[in-house]
Amino acid sequence: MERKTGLILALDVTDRLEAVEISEKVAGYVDAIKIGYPLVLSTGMDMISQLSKFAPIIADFKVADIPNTNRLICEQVFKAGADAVIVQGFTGHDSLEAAVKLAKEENKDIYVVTEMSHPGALDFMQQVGEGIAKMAADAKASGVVAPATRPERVAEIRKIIGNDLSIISPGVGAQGGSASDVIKAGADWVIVGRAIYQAEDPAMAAKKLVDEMKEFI
Ligand code: FNU
Repeated sequence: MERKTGLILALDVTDRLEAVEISEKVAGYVDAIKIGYPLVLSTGMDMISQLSKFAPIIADFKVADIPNTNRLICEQVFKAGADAVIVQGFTGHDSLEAAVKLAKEENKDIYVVTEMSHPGALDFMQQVGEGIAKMAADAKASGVVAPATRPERVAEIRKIIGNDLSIISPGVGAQGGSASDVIKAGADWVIVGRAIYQAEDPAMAAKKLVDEMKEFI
């Protein structure tokens, strides 16, 4: 994924027309569009190819299965036209390696969730976040997902993975994180959903975020 603006749209709407309209409006401000279960379950897998004309598509299916099933899932998602898939890291090295191997064969990207951005991530995930980050680096994934709600954790994860992997970071806006703070802490991209798609003017909201990050990118 090429970094021009540092912004990824999280398009968690459930209406096909709305999804297309918002994508059209913000396409000039985003480097990718992340879609997940809310949009795909409500509209269908063909939404991926429909939106891919606006920007590269990251499929946030948080894949978390045995190696063979991880591979089968990623195969279908890439076949549908996605450029990247988000997988969970807690399933361990073999599950991750199966996804990364397939992605490399198909010239696609895998992003690995380390520690999630919501408060409940402190219950279990944070304790293993650093180990997952190291495993993602060892497996040569394209990058990791790390929380914009905790920029200090993003800085910690950056130290572990070095500069070969990217950090994409959700939690800006509706979850309380700041785009410029997390970019300064070491993230390459922020992932923003509600603060853009629920705004009265989604293009203006996206532009504001891009302008805020510009000097740190
Ligand atoms: P917004 N997301 C997240 N935290 O929020 N994939 C994570 O740790 C993670 C994610 C997704 O709050 C979330 O599912 F791994 O409206 C949603 O699609 O800006 C988006 O990032 C954040 O949406």
